[in-house]
Amino acid sequence: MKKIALIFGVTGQDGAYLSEFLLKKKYIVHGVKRRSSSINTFRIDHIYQDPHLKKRNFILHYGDISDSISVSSIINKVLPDEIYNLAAQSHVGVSFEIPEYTANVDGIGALRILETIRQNSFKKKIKYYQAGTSEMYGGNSLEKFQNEKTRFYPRSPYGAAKLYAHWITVNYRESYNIFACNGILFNHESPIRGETFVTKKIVSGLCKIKRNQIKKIYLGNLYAKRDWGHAKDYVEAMWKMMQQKKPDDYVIATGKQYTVKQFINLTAKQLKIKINWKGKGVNEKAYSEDGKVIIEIDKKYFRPSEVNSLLGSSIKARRILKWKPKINLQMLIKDMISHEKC
Ligand code: NAP
Ligand code: G4F
Repeated sequence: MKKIALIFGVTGQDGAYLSEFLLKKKYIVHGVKRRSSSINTFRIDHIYQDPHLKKRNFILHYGDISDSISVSSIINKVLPDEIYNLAAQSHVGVSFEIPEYTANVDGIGALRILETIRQNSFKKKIKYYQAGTSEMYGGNSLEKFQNEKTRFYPRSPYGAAKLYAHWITVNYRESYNIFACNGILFNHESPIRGETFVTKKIVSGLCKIKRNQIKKIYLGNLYAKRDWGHAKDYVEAMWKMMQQKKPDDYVIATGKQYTVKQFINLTAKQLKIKINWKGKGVNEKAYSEDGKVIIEIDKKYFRPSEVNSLLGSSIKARRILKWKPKINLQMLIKDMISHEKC
């Protein structure tokens, strides 16, 4: 019998990579997509299958994680072996603009799924994966590396909502013996990263500058430090968590840290764009060889509270899951650039 997976958030970066990964493992993959006025399936169009085909292994359903009725009716219909909850308003900056919506989707959304799993437990034992985040740490911990034991201190409505989802996942595991795992994933990027996240903004912006399509890009805090991996590696870790005998929580990270400015310099180097930095604070600017400003600071990209430094220790995942990242930052940037055909 083929295993059945249900992915909430199938149209996102991780949803697309996870679908490909599970299809290669011979799963039947069901995905939940939201209705939107413009088409939002560009990341999974290459694996889409005509609904009239008799034997399909990739099936999409309309649904929304803020709507209990759709969540429970899809789970009841599909009765999957594994549910991956990747659905979220995933932009930290935007979560300050729409905090209540973010709490509803990113926090209570997890509860809606877990409660349906609980109600179905006499019919089928469904496993649950919660897409947790390093944002829950808030970046001010005293330890250099954050691990599963590090204190949480979220610094955004997004981080706070995800922390609720984390603890309700632990609670349903302990209260109802549900196989539920929290992945605490550090930043992971790819060619199909959303356009407004900083890595994609930098890579696609510098490519457009190189092609003379735009003159400059505007960014916020250049000195935030992140532990950036590749989404392809990280979806494998999600699956590995779900194949263990016991459910548990795992940090997934590379253990290497760079500032936003270092990411820019590395990308520019690969693109053979020479950059000179001048000025300080909000007046810091990057100049091209011919003296033109190509990067400027716009205060609108500063957040009311910033997560200054994230660096993960994935020792537990390396030991128990036998997981380690295969793609380093240089390879990630190369992959992102090649997608831009630059
Ligand atoms: P993403 O590209 O923003 O994808 C989010 C997905 O959630 C999209 O499919 C989106 O649908 C869907 N979604 C949003 N609101 C929804 C709702 N109300 N109902 C149903 N679906 C909804 O995010 P990602 O980078 O793939 O990340 C996947 C998950 O991991 C997220 O939960 C994110 O918070 C978490 N995470 C990400 C990272 C990272 O660095 N990427 C790190 C740690 C944790 P549309 O396509 O229609 O918008
Ligand atoms: O790319 P970012 O928006 O990612 P952020 O805030 O770290 O969140 C991402 O990773 C989390 C895991 O730690 C996920 F949970 C979350 O869903 C998301 O995927 O920003 C990275 C850093 C921040 O410090 C931000 O202030 O870059 C800084 N930054 C500087 N200029 C910018 C910009 N961020 C964005 N989005 N846009 C800018 O222009």
